[in-house]
Amino acid sequence: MPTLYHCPNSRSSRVVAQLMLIGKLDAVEVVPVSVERFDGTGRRDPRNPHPEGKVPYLVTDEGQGVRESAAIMMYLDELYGQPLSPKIGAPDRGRYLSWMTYAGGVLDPVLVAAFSGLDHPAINGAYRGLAEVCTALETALAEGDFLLGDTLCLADILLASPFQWAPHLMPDSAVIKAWVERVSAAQDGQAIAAYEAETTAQLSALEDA
Ligand SMILES: N[C@@H](CCC(=O)N[C@@H](CS)C(=O)NCC(=O)O)C(=O)O
Repeated sequence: MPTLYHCPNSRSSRVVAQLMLIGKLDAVEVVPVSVERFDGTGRRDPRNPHPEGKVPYLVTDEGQGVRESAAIMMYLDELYGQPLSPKIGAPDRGRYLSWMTYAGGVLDPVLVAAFSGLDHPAINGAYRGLAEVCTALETALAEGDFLLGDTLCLADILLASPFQWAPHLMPDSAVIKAWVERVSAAQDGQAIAAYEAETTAQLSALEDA
């Protein structure tokens, strides 16, 4: 059974959301760990084997460590028969891969720069900015309700997640807001919230022990 190192209400929550959506949360051992938050709360958890103490982190049945949200989500999707992605060779596969790598390669750095108030030509040169992110998302969403058209895919779960947790990062775009709402509606928000609350309690109990 693969092991997922998870901290509630963090980037690993989207992996939990994925597993819940495909009914495979029980097929993965979830180990709750704490992480050091940038505001100084939390702490690096010695139980987390991620080389830098980050989440999500996955250890496969073969004992290999997988880091980066997109890689972990694609790995699990493939392990369980690709319920949330176009198969290899399918027409939308290239667009799907673009979005999955855009999440960590562009969206995340642009959002971190924006909320940190960083404005530097090197950042703009490497990643562009929020305006370009909005245009990219709006252009895709002009074609359908989700990034690949009419059906929710893994890329929707990954790319909508920062806007779900941090509504202050939500761009002023009705199209993007409506998409994030559709992605949230496709998930069982109550079940996710209950799971996160239970995991937070488990973690506190472990830390008090
Ligand atoms: N690009 C990584 C980022 C992982 C990441 O930074 N996770 C945060 C939680 S939201 C973390 O573990 N922070 C703790 C730390 O940086 O020590 C991914 O998406 O997997």
